[in-house]
Amino acid sequence: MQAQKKIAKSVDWRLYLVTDTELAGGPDRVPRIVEQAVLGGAGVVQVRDKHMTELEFLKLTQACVDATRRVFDATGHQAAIFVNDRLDIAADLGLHFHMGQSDGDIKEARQRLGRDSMIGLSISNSEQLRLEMREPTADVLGLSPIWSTPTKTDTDPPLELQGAEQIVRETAGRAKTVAIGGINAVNAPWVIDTGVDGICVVSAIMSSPDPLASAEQLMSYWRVR
Ligand code: TZP
Ligand code: MG
Repeated sequence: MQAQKKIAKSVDWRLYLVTDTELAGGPDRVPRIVEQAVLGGAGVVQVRDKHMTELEFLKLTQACVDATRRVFDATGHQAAIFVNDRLDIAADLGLHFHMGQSDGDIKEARQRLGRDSMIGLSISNSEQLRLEMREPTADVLGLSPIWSTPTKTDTDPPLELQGAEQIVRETAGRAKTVAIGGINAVNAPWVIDTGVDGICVVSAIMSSPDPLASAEQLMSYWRVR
């Protein structure tokens, strides 16, 4: 079972930021980058950190929620927030949850979260998609990776553009699709042309000297379409 359909429909998936504490230059810098990215048009933020303790991660997530709330208060632009890997924190804060293929049972995650929180699932090939589509539970699929990237090196083989197109076709609208891995201001238009609902970036925004401008540039590729 997926979350209530109206939730995924209400989200602007076109630009999805995944945070990286190291690339940001430390935890204190993450919320400001999140704020700038959302001001620049990002509609989704995933808080991701593989090294922090639960308490540190909880504080980081709260600070990111506060950052997106500031943007909402100032502009009315709302961003959906996903928590990477840490189901307890997503459940406790009432946030959305993103999991990889080896992060446990998606049906258990759904039981825990109910239908008010979305679940994102990483998909690296057609076989993983086929298994998920037997009883669709994820609301959004992270097509991963599109290309190999220094930001995450323990990935499956890259889908590249053709593979992404194929997964989008096979998903046939049963879940939202977002692409991740090696996407930047040069290649983003090609990824958008595969038919995905959104592009996810880490370094293109987290390492940018001007995260707001980088987000605006990535968003601009959708507007001309
Ligand atoms: N999952 C698959 S690739 C990736 C993640 C988290 C990292 C993408 O980083 P970048 O810097 O956008 O290539
Ligand atoms: Mg994971």
